[in-house]
Amino acid sequence: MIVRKIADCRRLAITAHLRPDGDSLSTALALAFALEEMGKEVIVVNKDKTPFPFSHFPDCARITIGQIPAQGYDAVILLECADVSRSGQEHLPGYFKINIDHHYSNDFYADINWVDPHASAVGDMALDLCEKLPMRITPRIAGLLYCAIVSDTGSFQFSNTTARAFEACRRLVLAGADPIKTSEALYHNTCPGKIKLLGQVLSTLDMRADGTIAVISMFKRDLQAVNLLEVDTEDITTHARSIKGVQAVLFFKEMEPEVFRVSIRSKGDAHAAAIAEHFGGGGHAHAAGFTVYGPYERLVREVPETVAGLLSARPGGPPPASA
Ligand SMILES: [Mn+2]
Repeated sequence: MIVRKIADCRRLAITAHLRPDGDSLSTALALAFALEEMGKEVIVVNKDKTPFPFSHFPDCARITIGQIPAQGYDAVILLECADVSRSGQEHLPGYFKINIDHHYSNDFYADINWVDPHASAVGDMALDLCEKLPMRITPRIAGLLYCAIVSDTGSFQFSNTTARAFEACRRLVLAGADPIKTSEALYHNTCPGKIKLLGQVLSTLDMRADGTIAVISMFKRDLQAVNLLEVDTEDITTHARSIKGVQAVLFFKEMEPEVFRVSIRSKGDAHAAAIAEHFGGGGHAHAAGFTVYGPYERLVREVPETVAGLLSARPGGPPPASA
């Protein structure tokens, strides 16, 4: 159905979700180049700007940040958007919409809905689509789709690392994707300041609750010292989470004096969102966050104690939302 619709379209717009990730960004670009191979006119428009390290990809220069015009396209492809609002696009009501997603929770809001929760990444689905379209999968398209899968599986470490993911990557490498180049683009792009910051933050590591909770902290002065205004800190948390026996990492980030954003990353049965909800925040099963107020010395003593209580109160299940 998608193949036929695409064949009938002359001009297409593609959009990813708000705060786009490597999967949706790389897949949006790959599909744009694929449809251009078929002689279509294609724009990629995202509401939010492209984050690091994808902002360094030369192909990302073709992404327009903003809104798809209210008219002028035969269809809009939405990638990994559970509903229209997830795209941040405001002019879509009149458009024919194609919804492509690999997450379970999807509202099936479009004219064509293709939702496959068994796909490792939306890039994996896009490869299947490209193989059905009358076009050649160029090395550039293959490289982008490979990047989508590597990025979404966390370099083949997350639970979506399936035989199907490897099978798709095999086809992509055969079509010209370069795994070394992809790793370099994704992971070897750090600036020296970030590595200094990593050292500073990790040196604050404090193990609590018999080694089940790791606490790390970052202060505004740490960012100033290395001349960084904003920085992606996900990989810093990953280091703390890699400690044997850790169930949850609490990452205290100073936003303002006596205001701390706490990111929780958990493993196994430790339910990050339930912990965050206790403090008025929210998130996902293994990644969540909340904000706390007060002097750092008190917060860093009390918050981990409360979290330890929540973890031990309901082992194997989420603790109550409030206590
Ligand atoms: Mn994805």
